[in-house]
Amino acid sequence: MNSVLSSQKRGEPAFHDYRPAQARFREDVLSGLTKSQRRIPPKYFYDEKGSRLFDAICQLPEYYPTRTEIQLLKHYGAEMAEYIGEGSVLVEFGSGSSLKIRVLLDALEPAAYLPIDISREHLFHAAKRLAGDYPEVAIHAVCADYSQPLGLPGGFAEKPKAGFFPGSSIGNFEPEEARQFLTRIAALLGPGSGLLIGVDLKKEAALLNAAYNDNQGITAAFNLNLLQRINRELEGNFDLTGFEHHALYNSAEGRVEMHLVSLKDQAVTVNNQTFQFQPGETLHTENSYKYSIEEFQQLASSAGFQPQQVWTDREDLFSVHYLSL
Ligand code: AVI
Repeated sequence: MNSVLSSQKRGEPAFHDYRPAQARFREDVLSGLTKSQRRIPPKYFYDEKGSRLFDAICQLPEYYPTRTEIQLLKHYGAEMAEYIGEGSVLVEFGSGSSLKIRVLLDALEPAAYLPIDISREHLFHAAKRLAGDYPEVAIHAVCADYSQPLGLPGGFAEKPKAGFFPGSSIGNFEPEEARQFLTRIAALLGPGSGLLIGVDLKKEAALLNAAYNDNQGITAAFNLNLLQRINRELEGNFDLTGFEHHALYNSAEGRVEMHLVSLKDQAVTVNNQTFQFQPGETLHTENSYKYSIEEFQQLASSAGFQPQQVWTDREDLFSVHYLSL
C-alpha cells in the first residue's frame, strides 16, 4: 500500500496518506444511478461539509446515539480501559473529529492512537488538535477508506491492539458486509486484540424516526449535501430544490432508511450521462441497521470475535460491546 508519511514531533501527529481513490466515487455514483432502485453508498456523505453537518447531527436533541454513547464511555471508561489494557495501540475506524476517543484517552494510556478516516482535511485537523491536547500520545493519522482492505503503518504489528469503532457506524453496512468488515478487522488487529464497538439498539419506531428527521433540518441538509458534492466533484447538475429528504424506520428489515425523493419529473446530468427521475422516485442514500444485543453478539461471533462485556444505558437506547479475539 502506498503511504505518504510526514515527520512526527511531540505534540504533532504523523500523517499516513493512503490516498483513498477518488475514481471510485465517480464509478460508484454512476453505477448506483443506473440501478432500478437508485443508490449511493453512505460513505460518500463525508466530504468536508458533510463531516461538519454530521458533527452538527451529533449535537441534535433528537439524535440520542452520540450523547448516550458518550455517557456510557464516561461512566464505564475505567472498566473499558481495563478490558483494553494499558500500552495497547488504539486503532479507530472512521475517527471523524476524534471526539469520543478523548473520553478513552482520559481513562487509558495507549502506546499509540491511529485514527483512520477517509476525509483527509477533517482527519488532519482533528489529529492536530488531539495531538496538541494529548502530547504524550503518539498519534498516527491514516487517511484511508476503512471499508476497503487495509494495512496499518509499519511498527505496530508486534504491539497488542484494540480497535475502536463507535457511533454505530457498523449499522451503515448491510449485515453480510458488516460480518465481512468485522472479519477483516479481526485479521488486521490479530490474536489477543480486542474491539470496543458502539451499536445502536432496536427500539420503538417513533424515537428512531425523530432521530433521522430533526426539526432543524440538519439531517436533511446532510442528505442533500450528497447531491451538492456530486454537482461539485462529478460535473453534476442536481437541482437541490427538486429533491426532498425522507427517512423512515423499516421494522421488517430492522433499519432506518434514508432516501432523497424526486419532487418532479426531471433529468439530471452527471459526468455527461443523463438520468431521468420520475416524481416520487427515490435515491436510496443510507441504511442504518439497529441490533438487539443478542443479534449483534451473534454477528460478532460469526466474524471470529468473542463477546466479553456489554454496557447499556438505563433506557436501553444504545450499547457498547467489548469483543476479544
Ligand atoms: C454514521 N452513522 C452511524 C449515522 C447513523 O445514524 O447511521 C449517520 C447518520 N445518518 C443520519 N443521521 C446520522
